[in-house]
Amino acid sequence: MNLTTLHKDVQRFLLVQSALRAILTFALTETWLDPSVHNSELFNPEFNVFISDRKFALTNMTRGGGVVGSSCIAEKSSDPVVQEDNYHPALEITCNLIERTKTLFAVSINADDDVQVVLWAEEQEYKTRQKRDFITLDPSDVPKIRVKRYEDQRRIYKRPMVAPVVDKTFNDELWSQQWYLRDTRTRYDLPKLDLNVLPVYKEGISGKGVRISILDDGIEYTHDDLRENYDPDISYDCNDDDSDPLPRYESTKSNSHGTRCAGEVAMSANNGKCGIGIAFNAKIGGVKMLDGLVTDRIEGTALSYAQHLVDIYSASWGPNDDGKTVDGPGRLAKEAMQRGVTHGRGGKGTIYVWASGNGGSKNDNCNCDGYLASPFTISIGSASQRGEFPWYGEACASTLAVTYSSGAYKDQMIATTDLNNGCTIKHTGTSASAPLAAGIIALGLEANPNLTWRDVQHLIVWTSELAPVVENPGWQQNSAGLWFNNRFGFGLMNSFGFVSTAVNWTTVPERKTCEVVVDFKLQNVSFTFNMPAKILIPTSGCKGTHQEIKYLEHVELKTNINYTVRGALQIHLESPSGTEVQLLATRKLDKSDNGFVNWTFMSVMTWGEVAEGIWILTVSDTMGPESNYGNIGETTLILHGTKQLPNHMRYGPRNYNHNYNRIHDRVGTSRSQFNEDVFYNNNILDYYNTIITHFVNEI
Ligand SMILES: [Ca+2]
Ligand SMILES: [Ca+2]
Ligand SMILES: [Ca+2]
Ligand SMILES: [Ca+2]
Repeated sequence: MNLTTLHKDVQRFLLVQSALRAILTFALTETWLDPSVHNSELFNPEFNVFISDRKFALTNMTRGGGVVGSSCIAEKSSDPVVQEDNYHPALEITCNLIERTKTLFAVSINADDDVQVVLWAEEQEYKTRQKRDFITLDPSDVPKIRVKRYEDQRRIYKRPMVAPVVDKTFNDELWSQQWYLRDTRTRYDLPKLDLNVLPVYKEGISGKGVRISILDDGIEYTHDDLRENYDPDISYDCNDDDSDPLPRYESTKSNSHGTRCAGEVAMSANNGKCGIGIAFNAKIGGVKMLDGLVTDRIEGTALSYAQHLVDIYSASWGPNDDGKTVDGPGRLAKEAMQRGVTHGRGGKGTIYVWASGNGGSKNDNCNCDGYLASPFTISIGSASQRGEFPWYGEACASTLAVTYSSGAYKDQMIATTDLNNGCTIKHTGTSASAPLAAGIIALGLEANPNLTWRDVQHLIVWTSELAPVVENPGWQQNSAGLWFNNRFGFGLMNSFGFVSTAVNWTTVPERKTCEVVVDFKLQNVSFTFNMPAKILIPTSGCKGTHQEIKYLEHVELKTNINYTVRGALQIHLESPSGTEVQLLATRKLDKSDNGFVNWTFMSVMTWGEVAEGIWILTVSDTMGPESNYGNIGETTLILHGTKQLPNHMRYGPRNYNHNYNRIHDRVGTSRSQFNEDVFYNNNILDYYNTIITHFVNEI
């Protein structure tokens, strides 16, 4: 069978489920190989074909019917992502297309006897994937010299100082710099900053038995502070196709990112070297995949490498945060994650933690990042040590929570391991936040190994704290009583809250998915500048079917939108209970007229709300230019959640502790509310002690 005839329809993607005997031929046509890519430097001479049966031999590659070479290699795939289910047993053929021409290529595959099926084939494009640190300083953050214009020196208010506490919990050289793990305040007018992890260590929990894989540019596992916790079984080098993920050393240290992320999670404690990882007894591994051109195959391999061993994958990278990219995982990456949550951790589901992006100064919006929009990833943003949203941060409806990271110029950054057996206190960006979240989750998995991937998300929603970041704009309370903010998700992660709640956790009920195809009949799908489209989407939440949903988790909106200037678009989705969630904000730099093609937006903000009722989708443009116009095409609302009420919600809405890591005595605001003596005597350990007592009483 010659599949050349299919090329018009299939274009760059081919899905063929035909059975045939003896000789299988399919063609890569010039429409399939994008000529612009084809002729550019980025032309990728590699594509993948997956065959459902191992019994075949690849004989030759033909061009226009004539043999031009035999450079295709057929082998049983080593990628776990292609080894299961319908791809099992899978064979991967990598063909090197030697000639860069626009002429038709054909690959002939000689099957020896049995039925062969080509399941799919796809040209592997190179993707731009950016590490989420190495932030250039925002111009507004460049320090300027400003002289205080006090008239009278005596008027200067002296803030209460605290003698620096000599904390000998750990002897590591950077321990005193790990402000996000312990209370290093020297002034009470600063909030207590830590991620509340010391009480977890006191319970003897430090990540033992949990394996975390850092998907990045390698890992310096020979480092004195990583060696002990390094796990070669979960480590791999996708860039060089070998089992050694040691980074490539360059004078610019551009490959230190993975080593920095790994150290935050699992630096050894009490060895005098660098600092302590937040889960300092967890096992850490690394898949090197960012040091070179990235393809879907590489991402798919990384996201499923040693899937039977890995508990948590942490990724601090993604599509360009340039304010104009709309990109997400390809087929293999998606499939790797789907399999991870289905089969990983013995069926309880692999945990994927993802950095929410550093495009804030470019007005980027993480709703346009498909890795974050995946329900399978836990999207983690950043808060600065002042409890503020950092200038590099991106807002979106898929953000689940934040942890600390760098902020404005003078704010402290994150301490971790660096290349050449070094240490740094300058790890930055959402890159630094995601691994801290991965570490906290590791602590929770040690405390309760039975947590599923959804339990982990429910726990984050239920225990992340509003109070330390409450002074930022944008907080809303949804009808399930949960506070959310598209810059902070459900708040700042609280390690002790997370772990102590995990201990007695009841697994959440079965996940249901209810798809609602939007009926555009009698609805106006066209819209222009200042004339929004408002679409009503009524649903029963699949009532009476096997997929009935009462209580929401993730809400996805898969849509097609044509518009003259994509960056001018805003999308809002109002839930049946009246919670309005922004699914897309304007992006000034995105001038594309491509619109959104089968793009899936995702929101966690209506978590716990009821599914049934009328959802209202509003697509608008208030930015212009006035000549803008467009329309909404095929759209599906995909609701995920449970029919039964999750156990932890049985006792009513969540109680928030509004004193958690409270900002004491903020200058000019609350100072007068405190009697200083009482303040000194009683507030030092304040909530920290209360919660310990609470925990001890509970168990
Ligand atoms: Ca290597
Ligand atoms: Ca150490
Ligand atoms: Ca982004
Ligand atoms: Ca996500």
